[in-house]
Amino acid sequence: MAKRVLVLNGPNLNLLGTREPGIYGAETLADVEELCRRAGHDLGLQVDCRQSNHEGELVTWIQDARESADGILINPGAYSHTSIAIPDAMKAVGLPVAEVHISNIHQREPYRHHSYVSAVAFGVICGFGTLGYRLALHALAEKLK
Ligand code: DHK
Repeated sequence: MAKRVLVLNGPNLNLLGTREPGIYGAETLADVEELCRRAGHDLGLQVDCRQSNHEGELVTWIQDARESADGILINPGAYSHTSIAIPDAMKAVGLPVAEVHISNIHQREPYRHHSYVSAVAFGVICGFGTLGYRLALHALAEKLK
């Protein structure tokens, strides 16, 4: 049976394509989700893509993943740098988590250099643009073998 991956995008990632394109590129969230579905298909993964601007909604989806997913890919957006609840939920469910950032957060403002999610993720990819989602799905496919 195909392994199931929940792909989560956090706040403001619904604005991809128009939001600071010099940093985040020209692709829309729909493009990124299509990329994930195609990459998932090629890797034999079943991919469920969701985006929310609300921390609690992301927490609920992570909790629900106990029943509905085998792994999680997340770009937590700005919640990477502020949220304790998101990594707590990940620890509670115990699923493998791959963390993605489109931009190289280490080249940006100091408050973006630390992510609370990274302590829970088995790997972190940043700075490769939307290719990072494809790379993270590869890593998850290997992890879930
Ligand atoms: C996306 C965001 O929305 C920012 O808040 C993060 C991340 C970086 C990204 O590069 O995808 O700081």
